[in-house]
Amino acid sequence: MRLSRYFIPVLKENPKEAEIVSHRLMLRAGMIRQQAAGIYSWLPLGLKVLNKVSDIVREEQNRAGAIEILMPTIQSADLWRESGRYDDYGKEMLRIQDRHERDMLFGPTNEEMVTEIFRSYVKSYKDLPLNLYHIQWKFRDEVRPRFGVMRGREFLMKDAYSFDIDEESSRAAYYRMFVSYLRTFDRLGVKAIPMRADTGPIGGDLSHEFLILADTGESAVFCNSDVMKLPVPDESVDYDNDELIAGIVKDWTAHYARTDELHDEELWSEVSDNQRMEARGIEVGHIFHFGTKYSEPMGAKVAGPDGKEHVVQMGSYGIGPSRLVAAIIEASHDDNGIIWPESVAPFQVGIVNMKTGDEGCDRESSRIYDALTAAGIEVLYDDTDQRAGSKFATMDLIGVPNQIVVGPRGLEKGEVEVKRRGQEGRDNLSPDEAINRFTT
Ligand code: P5A
Repeated sequence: MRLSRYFIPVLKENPKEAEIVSHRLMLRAGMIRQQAAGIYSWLPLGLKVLNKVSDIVREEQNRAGAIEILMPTIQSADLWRESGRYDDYGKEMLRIQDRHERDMLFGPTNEEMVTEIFRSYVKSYKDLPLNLYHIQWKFRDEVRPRFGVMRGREFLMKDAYSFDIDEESSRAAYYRMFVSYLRTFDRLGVKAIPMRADTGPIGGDLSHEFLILADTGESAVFCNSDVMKLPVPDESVDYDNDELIAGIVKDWTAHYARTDELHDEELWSEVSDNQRMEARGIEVGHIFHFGTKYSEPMGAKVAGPDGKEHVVQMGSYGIGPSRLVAAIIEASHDDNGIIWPESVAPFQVGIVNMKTGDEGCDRESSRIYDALTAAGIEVLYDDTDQRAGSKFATMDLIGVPNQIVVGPRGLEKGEVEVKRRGQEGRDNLSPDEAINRFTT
C-alpha cells in the first residue's frame, strides 16, 4: 500500500479523552473513530488488525473441531423468554421494537439462539459432539463504557457453543476449548493466563477467564507465579485425544489462579510468599460449562444410545477480538507507539522514502515495494512528501514491525537501512539484500 493513496488519519496531539495507552495509541494511529459512547468505526489500519486477530481465532477454533456459522445481531425476545433470561438481563440489554411492535433485542450473547438452531435439527446422539461458533458484533449497554474498544458497548465476540450427550463428554469439550484458547493467545503474541472465575449472567458451575496481566486491567487477580512458566501446547496438539487434552488442562489448573470474585484467602495463604502474584488483568476470553441451563427450559434433547431422550449438556466459550486489539497494544508498546507482534501486524514491512522526489530514492523505494508486494508481503510504503522525521514517527506510531529506510546518502554507498520496531540497531544492506531478507 502506498501511504499517499491510503487512509491513516494520524493525530499529532494526544486525545484528551483517552485514559489508557492503548486507547490513546489507537486514536493517534487512526485505527478507530468514536461514533457514540462505546461505539466505534474501525478505520483501515484498525480493521486490518481486527481481521488478523479474528482470523487467528477462527483458525484455532476450526482446528479444535468447532464449526463456523453466522447468527444475526438482532434477536427475537421470545427466545429469551423461553430461557427466562429476558427479564434477568436488565438494562444491559438493548431492547428494540419492530414496526409490528414485536419485541426484539440486539444480541449481547447467543446461548438461546444457538440452542434454538440445535433443537430444530439435531435429534440423535450420533450427531454429537457438536460445537458451533460465530464471530459477530454484540451489544451490551454497559454502565461505564470506557477505555475505547477495551470496554465498548458494541464489540466483536467469537462465541462458541458445545453440545454433548453427557457430563463427561461435555467436560471434554470444555477442555478442548481451554487448550485452543492457550494456543490462540500464544499465536496472538500475548500471555493470557486462565483463572477460575465467576459465571455472572451466563451461569454454570465451571468457568475460566483468560487474562492478560496489565496495570490498566479492570480485574484484580491472584495467581501463583509458577503458572507463568508453563509451556503452551504447539499446533500438533491432538484434539481427538481426550486424555492428553485433559492432562494439559490439569497442569494449567494445578496452580492457584483466580479472579477476585472467587478469591479464597485460606487457599491463597498456602501459596509460598515468593510465588504469590497479586496483579491486575484484562479479560480477553471467558469459558463456561453450564450443563442444562438452556437446553432444559428450551427442550434441546437427543435420543441416546439407550433409546431414551437426553437433555444435552452445554458450554459456551467467548473471546473478544475487538478488546484484544487494545489488549495487545496495552501489552506491547513503547514511548513512540505500538509494537505489533508479527502475527497481527497490519503490515509486515514499512518503507520510508526519506526524500520523495529524489530520483534514486523514488526508484529504489518503488523497486523494493514492488518486489516485496509481488512476494505476497504486506508493505506500507511512505511515499508522501512529509519530512523524514515525521515519516519515522508515523511508522513507529503505527507499529510496523520491520522498516526499510531509503535515503540519498545511503544510496550513494549502495545501501538502505533495515531495522526492527522496538529494537536497537539497524543493518545496512544493499536494496537486493533487503528484499531477500523478507522474501527468502
Ligand atoms: C461466552 C460466549 C459470554 O458472553 N456467552 C457466549 C459467553 N462471555 S463474556 O465473558 O460475557 O464475554 C466473552 C468475551 O467478550 C469480550 N467482551 C467485551 N469486549 C469488549 N467490550 C465489552 N463490553 C465486552 N464484554 C465482553 C471479552 O473478551 C469476554 O471475555
